[in-house]
Amino acid sequence: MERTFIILKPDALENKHVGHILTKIEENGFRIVGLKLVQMTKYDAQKFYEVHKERPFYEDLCNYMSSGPVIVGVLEAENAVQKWRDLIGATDPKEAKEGTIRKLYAQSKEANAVHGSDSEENAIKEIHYFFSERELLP
Ligand code: 3AN
Repeated sequence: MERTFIILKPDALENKHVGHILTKIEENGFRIVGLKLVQMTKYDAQKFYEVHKERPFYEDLCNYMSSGPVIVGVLEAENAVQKWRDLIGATDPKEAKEGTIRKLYAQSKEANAVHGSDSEENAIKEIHYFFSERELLP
């Protein structure tokens, strides 16, 4: 079994899409092993997105991710990393396939409803950034 790290971004909470997104998670057979509401500071966002610090959207992205509460979570499934990325769809909702979470709920490339780790290695790092072992189901 593999784990991946997810974020329901500020737009998902603002637009009341949390229930819909959690339903998608359950319908697609993921086990939720961690879930909590967090208000990131700008510093938290800068650290989390450090790999993107040279990209032109980095500053806006960090401001955006600390602009309101988010829900961070850990999902478990076979091939959880790829399975979640398939379910969320492309970064740009205009390019996301029908039925994907971003096609259904994202507003733009920045306010794109959800995050998902892009590799198992990054998933482990991202999980540890937000969760201690005692906050996760065994
Ligand atoms: P993904 O979340 O699909 O893996 P990444 O890792 O390329 O996308 O980018 C991380 C985050 O940065 C995205 N979730 C999105 O919110 C934001 N982002 C990526 N590209 C752009 C862009 N061109 N303009 C604004 N925000 C972007």
